[in-house]
Amino acid sequence: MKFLDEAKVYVASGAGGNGCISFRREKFIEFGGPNGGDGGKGGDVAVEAVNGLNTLIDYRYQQHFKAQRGGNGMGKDRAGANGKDVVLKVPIGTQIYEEDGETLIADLTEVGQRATIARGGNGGFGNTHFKSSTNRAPRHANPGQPGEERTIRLRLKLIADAGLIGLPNAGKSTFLAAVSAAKPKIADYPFTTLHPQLGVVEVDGREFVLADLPGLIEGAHEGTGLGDRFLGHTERCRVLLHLIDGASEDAGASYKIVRRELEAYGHDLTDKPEIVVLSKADALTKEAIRTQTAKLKKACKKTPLVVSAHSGEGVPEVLRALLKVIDATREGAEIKEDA
Ligand SMILES: Nc1nc2c(ncn2[C@@H]2O[C@H](COP(=O)(O)OP(=O)(O)OP(=O)(O)O)[C@@H](O)[C@H]2O)c(=O)[nH]1
Ligand SMILES: [Mg+2]
Repeated sequence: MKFLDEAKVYVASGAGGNGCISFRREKFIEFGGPNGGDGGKGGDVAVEAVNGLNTLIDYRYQQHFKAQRGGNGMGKDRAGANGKDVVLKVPIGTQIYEEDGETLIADLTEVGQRATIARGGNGGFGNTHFKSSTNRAPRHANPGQPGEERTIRLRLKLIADAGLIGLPNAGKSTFLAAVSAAKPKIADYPFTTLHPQLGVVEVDGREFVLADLPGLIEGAHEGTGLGDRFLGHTERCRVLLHLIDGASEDAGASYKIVRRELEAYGHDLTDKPEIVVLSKADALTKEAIRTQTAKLKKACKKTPLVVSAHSGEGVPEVLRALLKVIDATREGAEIKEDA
C-alpha cells in the first residue's frame, strides 16, 4: 500500500430540501387546508477514524466529497427524505485542519471517533407549518437552507509507542524487522526507507507499536535528504529509539547530528525520553565497541545500549528499556532516565 500522510480535500454538505406549498383538494371537501410537507435535511460530511488503515492514499485519487441534498417536501404532508451523509474513513491518528493547515478542527485518535466537518442544511417548512387561526391558507413555504462547503487538510500522525530515529543506514529497518513481523525494505545505501512503517513488538508477553522512520541527515530541517517532514510521526511517540551505526566513524558525532535536527524541528521532540543504542555490534571488535560506546556516552551523557539486529545480541534489553519508559509514561509517572 502506498503511503501518504497529507491530503487536501474539498467537502460540501447537502442543502436542505424546500418546503412545499400545497392544499388539500378532494371532492366534496371545500377549502381543504394546507398540506405542504417540510423539506428533508441535507446530508452531513463527517470524518471517522477506522481500524486497518495506515495511509491517506485514498484521498490522492478522490478529493471532492459531496453529501446528498435533502428531498423537497411534497403535498399530502409528505416530508422530503433526509440526504445521505458522507463519511470519510481515515486512519487513527489523523488530524483535520482548516485550509490554512494550522487551525486544528479535530484530532481523531481512537477507532470510531468521528467529527462532522460540514453540516447539511435544514429542510424548509412546508406551508402546513404556517397555518394559524388568522391565516388558514398560507401560500408560503420556506426554501431549504444551503449546505456548507469547505476545504480541509488531513494530516496523519501515526500513533506508535516508540519511534526509530537515526542517520540513514543506522540499521533502523533491520531492527524493526528483527523484532516484529513487519517487512521493511533493508539495504546498504542511504534512504532505503522512504516512509514510516509500523510494527508490533512483543516482549515479555506484552506488546507495543514501533515505528521505523526514514533516516535524518545534517540539514534535514532545511529539506536535505528526505527532510524532516516524517518527524511529525514521532510527535506522539512516548519514547524515541535512537540507533547509531557502530561502524560509523564517530558514534558521538553521529548522535549529535541527529539531535541537532530534532532540535531544529521543534515540537519538543528533544524533551522526549530517548533510548540510545549502538547498532551492528556483530560487525565490531570488542575494542571498537569500547571506543564507540565511550564517544557516544560523552555525547549523550548516559550509557548507551549495544545491539546487533543480525545476531540478536542486546535486542531484549533494548525492548525492555523501551517498555519500561512506555509503561512509566502510560501511568503518567515521572520518568527518570538512567544517568
Ligand atoms: N552487520 C550488521 N549489519 C547490519 C545490522 N543492522 C543493519 N545492518 C546493515 O546495515 C545496512 C542498513 O540497514 P537498514 O536497516 O536498511 O538501515 P536504515 O537505518 O533503515 O537505513 P535508511 O532506511 O536508509 O534510513 C544494511 O545493509 C543492513 O544489512 C547489524 O545488526 N549487523
Ligand atoms: Mg530503513
